[in-house]
Amino acid sequence: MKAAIVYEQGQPFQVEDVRLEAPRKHEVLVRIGAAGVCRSDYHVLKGEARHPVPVVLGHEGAGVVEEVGPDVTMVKPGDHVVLSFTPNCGHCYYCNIGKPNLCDALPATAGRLFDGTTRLFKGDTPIHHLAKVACFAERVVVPDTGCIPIPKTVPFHVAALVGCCVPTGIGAISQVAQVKPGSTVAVVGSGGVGLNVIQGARLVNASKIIAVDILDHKLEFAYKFGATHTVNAAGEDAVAKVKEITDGLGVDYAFEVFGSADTAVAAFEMTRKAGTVVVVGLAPVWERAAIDVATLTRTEKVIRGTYYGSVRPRQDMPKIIDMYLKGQIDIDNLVTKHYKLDQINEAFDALEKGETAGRAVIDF
Ligand code: COD
Ligand code: ZN
Repeated sequence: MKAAIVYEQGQPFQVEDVRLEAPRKHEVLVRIGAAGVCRSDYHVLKGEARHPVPVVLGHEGAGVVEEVGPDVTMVKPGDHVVLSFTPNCGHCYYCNIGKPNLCDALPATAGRLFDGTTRLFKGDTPIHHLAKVACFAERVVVPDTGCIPIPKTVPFHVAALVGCCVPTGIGAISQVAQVKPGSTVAVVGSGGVGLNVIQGARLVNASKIIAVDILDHKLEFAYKFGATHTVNAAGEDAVAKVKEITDGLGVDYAFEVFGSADTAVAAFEMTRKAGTVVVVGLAPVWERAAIDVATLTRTEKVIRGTYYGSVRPRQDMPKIIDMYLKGQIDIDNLVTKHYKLDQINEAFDALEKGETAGRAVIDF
């Protein structure tokens, strides 16, 4: 089968034939229908997040179950599934306290499946699986806890986005910040994930939803998902502008959804006293944010991180699919560009240049 391999961070993808071994105990083989092009893959591609190579990236995907390994009871061949990039072990401390997205077995087996080995090979060389998903490939073998069954009526390009950007954004609003109706919200970074923070804020009836970005066409697009105000951080002082829009106060909640120390500091500074800052983005591993600690004390602001919108994929993804089917959230219009697997370098060039408003997907 074909897969897009990264042999060296900083180098482009190579689309090549690879060998995929059969699923083992508690593993599932899924034929991919669509995969989203997310900035987190870009971080790994460019070396901003460290990862062993060679690796097949892709962590936002959906497809059809083709084969199940021994002891799989959660899904069967023919089921349509969304893939979770935090399939959990079910036994560790974090699984037991209801935080499957923080499962300790994930970092312990990074780039491999739970038994510490890979199912992907080029000749005899093992190839790593990003986030136990590796869906920039025609087929994947994933842990059964990473397969969430969905109705067959949901198109794959929509289902794929339920694998990352939609729950990450909606979860940041509803699980993490628990934004109250009438609140003011700023979203720093209005890309695939940020737009879902914006539509999550609309869903809970936030009063002012301020989209911040450095590209006008992304800001224009953000209005379609519920932004009430926009600020171009390249052309104006974003913190001052957000304060002006909120009558000098600052917002009740600010979300950092780009992934850098500077945008995290900006989110902190545009938040009102006793407000909440939620950091969604993963900054390059070498960055440190210069937060004014005395101000943190004096202003009683809360800074929270969240990984995957703090969702519990098996409980929350079916609810998100349900919200989509009821028309409460818009996923169709998030997908603005379609590529084939052999155009994957083009897709990531477009992400780098900021050409795509919304989300690009790779169709299989
Ligand atoms: N100020 C404001 N906006 C900016 C700035 C800036 N200084 N610089 C760039 N932006 C804008 C870009 O123009 C773009 O519109 C937006 O920020 C980013 O959007 P995308 O579409 O490029 O990126 P996303 O939405 O796909 O991903 C953003 C994340 C921050 C979510 C991602 O990079 C990340 O770090 N994810 C980690 C969170 C997670 O749980 N990941 C798991 C994956 S394994
Ligand atoms: Zn992602």
